[in-house]
Amino acid sequence: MPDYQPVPLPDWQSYSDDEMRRRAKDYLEDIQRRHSVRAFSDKPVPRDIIEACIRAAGSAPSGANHQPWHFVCVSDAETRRKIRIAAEHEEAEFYSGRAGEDWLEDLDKLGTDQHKPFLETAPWLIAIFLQRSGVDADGNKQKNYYMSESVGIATGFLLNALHRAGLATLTHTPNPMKFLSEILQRPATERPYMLLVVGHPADDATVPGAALQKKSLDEIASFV
Ligand code: IYR
Repeated sequence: MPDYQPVPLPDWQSYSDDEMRRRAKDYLEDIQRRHSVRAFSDKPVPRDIIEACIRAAGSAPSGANHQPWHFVCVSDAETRRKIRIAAEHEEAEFYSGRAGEDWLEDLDKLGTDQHKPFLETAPWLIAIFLQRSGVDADGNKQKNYYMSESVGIATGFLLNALHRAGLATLTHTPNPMKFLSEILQRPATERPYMLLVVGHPADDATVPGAALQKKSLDEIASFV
């Protein structure tokens, strides 16, 4: 393995069982306060906070460490307006039939509809793109691996970083999302993966009550 150049774990921190217990519980309590928010304030969020969160996302593991993602952070009002118009166009189709009855019935409890004013109200939209292929250091086309797993993990890191920073988020997936590639001028090698809405919640923001219930530990895990 001529390319393998190992170094000792550079920055590992160890904790006692009690410290780990406390850290695990603190994290659990904090992340349980994350909720998808659909009503945002227009209060600005400084760009450097978004940058730190994107760097956290960029630290995610990925297939062969190819990091097959690109994050377009949009604060420009005109671009957010274009995205809103295009997204609402797709959502109108979705809610007026494309979704099908079962899907719409499943969404009843969320209180969503085709109107997405938050795409213009929130100070930041983060469009996440999955790179089907990349470019290596010599400019040659590079194969990527486990792209959706990798971008999913990075997106999870990003949501977590934003929440920890004190920001509200919405994972938004208008379908199809091709308009994002066009508006944001991304290459055909990239597939729009998800649109995150980021900012402070509106003072009168609400969340669905009973529909927020998460499955219990017994339901989601088994120990062998
Ligand atoms: N993209 C639509 C519909 C929607 C779909 C699912 I699955 C959700 O969990 C929530 C909404 C919208 O954003 O309204």
